[in-house]
Amino acid sequence: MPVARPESSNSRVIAHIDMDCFYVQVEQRKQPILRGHPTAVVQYNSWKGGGLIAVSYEARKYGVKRSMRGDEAKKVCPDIQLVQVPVARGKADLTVYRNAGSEVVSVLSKKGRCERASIDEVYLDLTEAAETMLADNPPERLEVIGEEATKSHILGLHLDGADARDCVREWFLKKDADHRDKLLACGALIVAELRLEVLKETEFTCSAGIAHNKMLAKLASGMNKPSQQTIVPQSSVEKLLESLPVKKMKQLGGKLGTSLQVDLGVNTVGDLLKFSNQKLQELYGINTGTWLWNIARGVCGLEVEGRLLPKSHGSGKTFPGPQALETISSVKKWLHELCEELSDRLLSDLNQNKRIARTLTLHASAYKMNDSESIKKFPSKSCPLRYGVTKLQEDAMSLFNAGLGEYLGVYHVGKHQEWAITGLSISASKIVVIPSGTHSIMKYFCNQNQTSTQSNMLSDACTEDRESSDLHLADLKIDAYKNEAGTECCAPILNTSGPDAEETLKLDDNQAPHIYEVNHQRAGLAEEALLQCFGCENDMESKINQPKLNLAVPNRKSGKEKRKIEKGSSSILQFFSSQSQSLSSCSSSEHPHGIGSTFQGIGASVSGKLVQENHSSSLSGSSNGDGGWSYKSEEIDPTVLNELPLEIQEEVRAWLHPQKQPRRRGSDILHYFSPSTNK
Ligand code: DCP
Repeated sequence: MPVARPESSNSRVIAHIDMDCFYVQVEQRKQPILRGHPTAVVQYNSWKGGGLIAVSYEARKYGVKRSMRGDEAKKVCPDIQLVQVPVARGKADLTVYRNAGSEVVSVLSKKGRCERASIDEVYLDLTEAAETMLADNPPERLEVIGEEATKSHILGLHLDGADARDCVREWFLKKDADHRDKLLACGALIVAELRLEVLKETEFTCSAGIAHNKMLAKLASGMNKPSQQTIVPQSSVEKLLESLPVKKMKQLGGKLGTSLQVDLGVNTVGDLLKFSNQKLQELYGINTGTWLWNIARGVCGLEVEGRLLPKSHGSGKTFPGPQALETISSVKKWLHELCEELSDRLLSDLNQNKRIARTLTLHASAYKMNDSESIKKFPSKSCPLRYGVTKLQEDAMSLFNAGLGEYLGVYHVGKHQEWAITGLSISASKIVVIPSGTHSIMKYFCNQNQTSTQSNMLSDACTEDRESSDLHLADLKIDAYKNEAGTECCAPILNTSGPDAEETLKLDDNQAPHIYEVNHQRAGLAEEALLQCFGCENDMESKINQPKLNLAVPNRKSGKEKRKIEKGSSSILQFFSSQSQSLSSCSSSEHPHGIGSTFQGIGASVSGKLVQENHSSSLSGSSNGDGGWSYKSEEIDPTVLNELPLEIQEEVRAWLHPQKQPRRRGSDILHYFSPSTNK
């Protein structure tokens, strides 16, 4: 969670680094012959030449834009080279871009706190480095200012007909400069060096903004591209915002910006100065109102988070036009593909970073046939995340069914040909580093399917364990299993009305061994390390292959039964699988008929509630208070949104940031928080 800093401490040095036409650069590095040529990267979809997702600066000169399709781009720029995004599992595979982004991050993170903000964007907090430079080796004492730094753009700097570089050099060397400007000058020198290093190490160019906060730095990084940097001295902020069209501010590009223009006559960010904080809060709610009041003054208290890894992982695909999915079986097939990809990434995160994800979310876009109400949004659904492709797919399918039930209304579920799916995506979020200390880890895994409130409590408990317990991995018996009988099971509830429901009940257990094997290999080091620590039960593998409805394992009695784990050839996936099953069995203790009985319910159950990501849930935090599972939109990495199919990105953004949607004037705060108004 980003921490807001008091306004008064705003003498920080923050840089925002943005790679230039990133996917194009990655492709050009693969095929150097493309360098210098008009080039664009197109989506995996051959319709009209595919949708453009990245356009080189050479192509932009011809008027080629990201919104175009390949055929259209060819018309305005016949020489353009169109490169298709790599494909895997019948959909775009962004691995190469993600890895390239990581290369850049590893160069940039050398100089200060670094936040990977998206696949190609990074924030750096260079305050300490700048202060050190100012104390030890201030720019005014430098004999030479590096060429890259002298190419900086400094907002508010008057050139008066003089050579721009001379003026910039003078600004860097100014002895009687404001202290904050001196800090920015140091920051800009550091960033210029870092950008050169990125170029040397990765062959990628990037642009940067250097300012006293994240908002201004981000604004500045896009002002002069490609391969340039822009500095925002505090003295230039008022003027900058005074003339900055609201729509240019990233968060104001949509409905909120339109409301400001239409409802309030606000055309530039500076125009917002006319409104009091109270008035803006009245109009747009507390958070958005305060945020607007602050941005009008160039204030942004968000800290740069020290985070080099993504906050979440996502996998999605669109099905435009005739490709729309119209049967449960086709949805199931595609969810399987998406789950395979997600599972691979989860395992590689586990392997490389020892991190696990706790929440699975499904987004979809759909329309109803012959129905004027078909613009109704397909609700996003979340549930606790279970590892393993089969389990991911089961849960994703359950989430889909729950969403579909809500989308259509329960009486329509299962009737064929009434709906079509045009986009599907799943994401894994609430990613945490596995707590060190076996006892904690075991507790963690065993409870990963609990509600968020419970998980949070457990995390706390884990921390306590780590600090207070001297349990060692090697001599561990899985005490934590004893907790299972007392825990709630959060298996998603399937909506089974209608003929298609049967299909969701047919489980892919036949595939389990194969999938398991593939993933077993991929689990790699982390798996081995954990295995060495834990071992696994020998009977786990056989359990994986059991049909789901026969999952029952002996009920464990709280506090009495300890299961010894023997070292062996089993993997952590088996362990996950086993514990998921255990959770299923634990659900049996709550539901007399075991997990099968949960299939009979429609909608949410007491124990495993599916909660729509609506405004009220984002306001209420990670738990909705009655044990349900909700979702914090700020925990979603923007990278994931960029990875979603273009057609549903905007829709998802609107779900994730509903507070940015304009509200009607005059409504009171109770009205604002009322769930009925937030649907
Ligand atoms: N991307 C995407 N779909 C989008 C937007 C972007 O797949 N709707 C991908 C391709 C881009 C990359 O993300 O190369 C980074 O997006 P940016 O918005 O930063 O744009 P570029 O880096 O391509 O260009 P610029 O130099 O303008 O930042």
